[in-house]
Amino acid sequence: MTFKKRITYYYDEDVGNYNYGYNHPMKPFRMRMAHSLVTAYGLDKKMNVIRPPRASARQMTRFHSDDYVEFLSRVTHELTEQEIDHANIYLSGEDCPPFDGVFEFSSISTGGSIAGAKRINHGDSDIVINWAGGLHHAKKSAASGFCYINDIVLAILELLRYHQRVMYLDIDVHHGDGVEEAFYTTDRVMSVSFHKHGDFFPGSGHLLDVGVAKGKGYAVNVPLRDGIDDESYKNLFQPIMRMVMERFRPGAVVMQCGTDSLSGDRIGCFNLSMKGHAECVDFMKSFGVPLFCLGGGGYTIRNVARTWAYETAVLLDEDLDPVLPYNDYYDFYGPEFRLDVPASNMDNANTKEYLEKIFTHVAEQLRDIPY
Ligand code: V1S
Ligand code: CA
Ligand code: ZN
Repeated sequence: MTFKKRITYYYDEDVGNYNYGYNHPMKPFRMRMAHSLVTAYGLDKKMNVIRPPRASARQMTRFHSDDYVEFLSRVTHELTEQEIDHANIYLSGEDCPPFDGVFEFSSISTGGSIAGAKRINHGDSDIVINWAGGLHHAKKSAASGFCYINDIVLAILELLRYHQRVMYLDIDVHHGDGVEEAFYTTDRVMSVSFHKHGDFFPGSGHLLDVGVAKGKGYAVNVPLRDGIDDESYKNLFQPIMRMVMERFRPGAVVMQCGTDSLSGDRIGCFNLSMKGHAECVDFMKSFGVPLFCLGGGGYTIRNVARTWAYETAVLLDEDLDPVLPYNDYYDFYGPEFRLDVPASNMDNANTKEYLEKIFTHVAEQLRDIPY
């Protein structure tokens, strides 16, 4: 007999108010758009919706340095001379501006991720969703790539209190460098990132970067080229993730569901459709291991909202009307006003030979993992 999964969804209505600044591609407003679609489809009635407690500075220092968290907690857009010096050390130029409320924004994102991990630890939920989380580039003492506090590392540290092994999976178009680095020397966290590699931020995530010391073999990198489509992605993703789950046998899975891997993203360069992206989420759900889905990148905001609303439905086993219901941001979805994000006719620079080489290499790496 299969039981209905218990799903918790974290959402704070304030999250959409924060603004990285004019022309910055990261728009926290996309979370409000996604939530508006979730409620317009009536999905909020089918899960446990919780406003997360905000993470404290002390909780953040479980991974980040005291100095960095202290700086972040007092920074505003008007910097004193001393703060300008610190900003040059802790923030990274235009990517991570000191926008008003940056600390509160980070404490909302991180609050949901820590609280969600606790729910999984106590067996209160089978699946947890925090679309405001997934900020995978933040480092111990520095912001990077639009990420200030690494909510993912903090969630995994929480899960490690109760689970011997935790798997981290990252389908954002960028390499999950901050999370990989934090657990690079341990065999208790396996990190797997699929990403564009080659003249692309952050530059790390080479196929041959596999971890060091006890962690050797426990970092998996799948470097891809422009234009990967649903079929080639699935043919790599499913066999790799099946092997990872069989060999590593994690007690919990944390999945960063960045939507900048979708076709038509403002920054990304892949050609995944919404259905192709969501099939990865559905595939991970099929293992029946506690699953924590987080947000991440995603810069064509109407498609971010469509995809995270659809993935919420996939996790709930609910079907959605392909015609969008009326919602607060209906005008954003014209002229089609449909749910789907289709792929385009762009070229796929990932040749069959290239993909086979990647698969063979990763499969060999995974065969060396003891089980
Ligand atoms: N690609 C890209 C990109 N675009 C920007 C950007 C553009 C306009 C702005 F006003 C501010 C920033 N920055 C970048 C990348 C960072 C991408 C971060 C992705 C984050 C995530 O999706 O993985 C998770 C949330 N930064 C760079 O490429 C660095 C630069 C090298 C070029 C851009 N300039 C602005 C900074 C230096
Ligand atoms: Ca990735
Ligand atoms: Zn990204």
